[in-house]
Amino acid sequence: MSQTQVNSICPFCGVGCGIALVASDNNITAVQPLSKHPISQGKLCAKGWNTPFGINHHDRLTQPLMKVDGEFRVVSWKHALSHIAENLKQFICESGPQSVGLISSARATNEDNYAAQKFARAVLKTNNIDHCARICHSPTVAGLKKTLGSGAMTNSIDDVGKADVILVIGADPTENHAIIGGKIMKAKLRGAKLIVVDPRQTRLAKVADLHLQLNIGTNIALLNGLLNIIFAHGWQNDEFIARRCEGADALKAHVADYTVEKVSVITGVDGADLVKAAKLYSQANAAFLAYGMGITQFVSGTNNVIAVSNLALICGQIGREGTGINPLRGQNNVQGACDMGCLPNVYPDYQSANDEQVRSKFSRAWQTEVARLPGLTSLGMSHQARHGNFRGLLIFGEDPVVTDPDRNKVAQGLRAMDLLVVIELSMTETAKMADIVLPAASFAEKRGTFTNCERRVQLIHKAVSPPGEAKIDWQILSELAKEMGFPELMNWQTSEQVFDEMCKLTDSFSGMSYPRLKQNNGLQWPCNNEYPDGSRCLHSTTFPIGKGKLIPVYHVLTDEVPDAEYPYWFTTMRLHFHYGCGSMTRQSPLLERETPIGLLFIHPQDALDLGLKNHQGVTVSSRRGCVETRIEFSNQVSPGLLSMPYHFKEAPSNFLTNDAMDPITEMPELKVCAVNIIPLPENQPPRSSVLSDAGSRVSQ
Ligand SMILES: Nc1nc2c(c(=O)[nH]1)N[C@H]1C(S)=C(S)[C@@H](COP(=O)(O)OP(=O)(O)OC[C@H]3O[C@@H](n4cnc5c(=O)[nH]c(N)nc54)[C@H](O)[C@@H]3O)O[C@H]1N2
Ligand SMILES: Nc1nc2c(c(=O)[nH]1)N[C@H]1C(S)=C(S)[C@@H](COP(=O)(O)OP(=O)(O)OC[C@H]3O[C@@H](n4cnc5c(=O)[nH]c(N)nc54)[C@H](O)[C@@H]3O)O[C@H]1N2
Ligand code: SF4
Ligand SMILES: [Mo]
Repeated sequence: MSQTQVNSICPFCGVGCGIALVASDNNITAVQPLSKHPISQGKLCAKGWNTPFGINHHDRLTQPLMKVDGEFRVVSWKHALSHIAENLKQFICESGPQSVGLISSARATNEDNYAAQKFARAVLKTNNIDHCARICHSPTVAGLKKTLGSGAMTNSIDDVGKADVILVIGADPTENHAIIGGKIMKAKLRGAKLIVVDPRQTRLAKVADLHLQLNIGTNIALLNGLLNIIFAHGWQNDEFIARRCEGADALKAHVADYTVEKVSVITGVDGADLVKAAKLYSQANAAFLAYGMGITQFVSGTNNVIAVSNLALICGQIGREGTGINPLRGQNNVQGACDMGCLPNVYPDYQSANDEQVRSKFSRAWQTEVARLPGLTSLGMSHQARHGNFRGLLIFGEDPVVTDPDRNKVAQGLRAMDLLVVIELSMTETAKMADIVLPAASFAEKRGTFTNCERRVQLIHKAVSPPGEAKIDWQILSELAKEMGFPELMNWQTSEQVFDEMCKLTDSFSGMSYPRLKQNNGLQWPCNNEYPDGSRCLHSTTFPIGKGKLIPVYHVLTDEVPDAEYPYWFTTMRLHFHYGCGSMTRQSPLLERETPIGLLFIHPQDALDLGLKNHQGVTVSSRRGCVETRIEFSNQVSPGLLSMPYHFKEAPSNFLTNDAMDPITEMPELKVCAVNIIPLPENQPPRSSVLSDAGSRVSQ
């Protein structure tokens, strides 16, 4: 049996570790870490090692399926694509291009995502294109665009090792960006000071020099408080402020109101610890600031990001090695899906969709009219569907029924559509609700590029052929474009041709090509005439908007707070061993045995007060829905706070979560709502919420 080996990139998180895929007999038989990879240097986390299970399983979709009388039947590609095309054309003709849209995948390649936004804008003539960044780092893209002019991680992962202070706010990197988490641990052992700001006692928090265990949803109060302390002690970087920033006086006056005493009451953090943190961060030679979902997933998400940016700018902790504002982008290619323009308001490389010049540039290059009206976000499309104004949606590589907030509302929106097409690796909960399901090739079955969280564009290579009739996402869209009457528009033969087209239409990628990516182990954008070898560190002399903007922001309450009916704070988070909706990691018996299905973490004191035994079943309810699950005693949460991972379709925490939104980005408040818990009889197992194939909830 012949064995082959190709280099690729781990398909899970945004760290972008290097892997070799070993294949024989058209099966991935092993994964090997790459010792020369610039980031992972021979290391992988448990998910990376388990990659083959995620794609080699019996539940892979292999043929197009169409629902007839509530049951899926196998159909030919020709039949499926012409059915989709006919329907989309009819909706556009009857209800306009605003009635159709596309949700692309931060798990798929840049080439797939470039094709997706081109399909939306040039074929469907709509800007209704979005993806999971909406509910992930959209506040980062919007917030940092305002303050710096660019919404990406400013520095490189390696800079963790060059910092003398590391400040982690609302992120849990040992679980979620494990190789970065390891680098933080290593830096700490070397002597760097570590500050963690998190309402839960995460693994990093346990070893940190300072853990500011703030009350959930009080980031702005805390950050403004730190700024007040910094100004009061004269710890700000006056030289940097004078040279590089605008608005310092107004910010100083604004934060004067956030006294240590007041901030201590709002956040529950000891005043002396606030002063220690302010001193450590501001006085560091190089302070690396990383943040995650504990900043973005709030109705105040964009303002939270602005507060983070204010802190870094005032202290001059940006534009040098070992410093920076570093949003830990989540999915393996979420940076890329944003860069490729899979957002309603921007074309590739963040060229504004509202700008007539940008539209004519793309219209000329693509030789067709492009969308004119502003587009809807993913939750906007679902909202319009519930109101009868949205008819046809294509989703590839997302499982919103499990991962979007307020599951009942999401399902209502999807049911209200006339046509739902899901392009997937396996029959997810969302796919079960679709009219048509198309089988997609996984990362191991195609060539292309992923962009990791440090803006590094890296090549992946084909190790095996797609199972059955499965096809690459960009090829599916290209064939659908032909069916829709655009035979030449997306008529690429290779993924390299897609990449080259994209590079020609952007500045940040204009110096990239597949051969150059291969030679360099990937390149970090911007990579153009000015920076032919890419950019490790952004903003070293100036910001894209000139001076950095300091913008005063106010502490606000979260949309829901506990009351007599729903007396507990409820938050959702991730577990190291599972990923997103679980459709890939839960195929691994090794990962699956690590954690029981569905868990609600509760402080032992709360459990005692309720008379609950460890692992007893409970019903958790919020104003929007309820789920049954098991409790697990944990000191990670404080009394009054419950936390739950969102990976388990049997106990989907998103039945409970709140879709109240950040007004700037429509980011829902996934990190907090109010719930109640009622014990199930001691020996009664929780009921599962898995959908039947017809898409309705069944108890098992
Ligand atoms: N194992 C695993 N890894 C993953 C993923 C996965 O599903 N599984 N998903 C990937 C994706 S898509 C993403 S976006 C990243 C996300 O990675 P993270 O940003 O680390 O994600 P979370 O665990 O959701 O939340 C981070 C932290 O925010 C804290 N938090 C909650 N409320 C607040 C608050 O008010 N203030 C502060 N300061 N903190 C708060 C939580 O307690 C939690 O520790 O992970 C990526 N990596
Ligand atoms: N309660 C709660 N909910 C959350 C969050 C939270 O913190 N709390 N976090 C949110 C965040 S940050 C995110 S990013 C979202 C993630 O939400 P999703 O994007 O829905 O989650 P994933 O599990 O990554 O789903 C990706 C799907 O893509 C498929 N896939 C993988 N590769 C390919 C490919 O090449 N082509 C195609 N067509 N399909 C592919 C996989 O099979 C999988 O089913 O969840 C959000 N939901
Ligand atoms: S840290 Fe992320 S990219 Fe690296 S192996 Fe783990 S999941 Fe994959
Ligand atoms: Mo994410």
